[in-house]
Amino acid sequence: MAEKTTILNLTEEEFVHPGNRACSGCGLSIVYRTGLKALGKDTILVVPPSCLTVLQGLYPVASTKLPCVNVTFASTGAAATGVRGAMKALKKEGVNVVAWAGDGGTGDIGIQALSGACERQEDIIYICYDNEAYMNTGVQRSGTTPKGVLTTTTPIKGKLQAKKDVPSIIAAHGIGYVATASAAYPLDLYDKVKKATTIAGPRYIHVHTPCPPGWSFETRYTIKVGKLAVASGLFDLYEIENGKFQLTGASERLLKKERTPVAEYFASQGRFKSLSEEEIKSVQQQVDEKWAGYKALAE
Ligand SMILES: Cc1ncc(C[n+]2csc(CCOP(=O)(O)OP(=O)(O)O)c2C)c(N)n1
Ligand code: SF4
Ligand SMILES: [Mg+2]
Repeated sequence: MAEKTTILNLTEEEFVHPGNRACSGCGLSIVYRTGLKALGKDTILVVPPSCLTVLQGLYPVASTKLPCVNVTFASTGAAATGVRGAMKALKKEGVNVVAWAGDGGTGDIGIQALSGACERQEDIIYICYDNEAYMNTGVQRSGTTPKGVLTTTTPIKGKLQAKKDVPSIIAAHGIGYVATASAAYPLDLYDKVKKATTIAGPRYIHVHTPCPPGWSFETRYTIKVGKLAVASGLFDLYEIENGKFQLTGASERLLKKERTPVAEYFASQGRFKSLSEEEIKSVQQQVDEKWAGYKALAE
């Protein structure tokens, strides 16, 4: 990766007005503000229903300074394709066409249109903020909700199935750039979005995004919880550029450090409280095996 951005040279330009309708401590607020800084003014956003549409607000009190098309859930990838087509017809070059959706809107309801856009090699950036449930409608489980998580549709034993690995599914389309990032590491996110703007074709960035009310933790712990997900090796920061996988930032450093036990991450949030010791042990074992694989790859 090129020179890394630091807080000292991060642009002061803002594309989100002060004050928006997200909950206090919302990880998406950080992700959105940072991502827009990296994208810059020549950007058109395509956004399906989600907490992001609430954060953006309704005209005339919208919080974003950029043009945004609000579209139906299932059409995001197709609508972004259409916006790119319109730019081409108008001979407008250098515009970032950016689809920005939640995990439900991306990995479940919008996956066919996204898959189609990737397969056709459309010139769009797609950012998925993964708060691991349908938060806007009151915390229903989604495909990316981890196993064992309590939601309003999995209220007793938690979700029974494993988290869907959406970035791997998108990478399987053979697109030029896939990356993961976290709200807890905004500068890493900034650099990845910035890099995406320099590449043509479909680009996909999947951002782990803590949500205090949905995950059940105090609003002041958003960054701490996000960092614990990375430090425990549960959510990994990486890039896949032209098919080449590489851990990045805090996850790359974790290859040479001891990982925090996953139990610590689970204890930081109320949504994991139905997990038994046995279940936690089993997750720890899976994470250990995954990391043994990463280490073998790095050697
Ligand atoms: C076709 C359709 N189904 C359901 C809804 C209701 N709805 C609005 S936002 C939302 C949740 C979206 O979840 P996600 O994409 O994960 O974004 P988040 O709310 O978590 O930010 C749902 C189900 C809708 N607007 N349209
Ligand atoms: S429910 Fe979660 S993702 Fe949605 S605005 Fe509130 S903190 Fe943000
Ligand atoms: Mg969600």
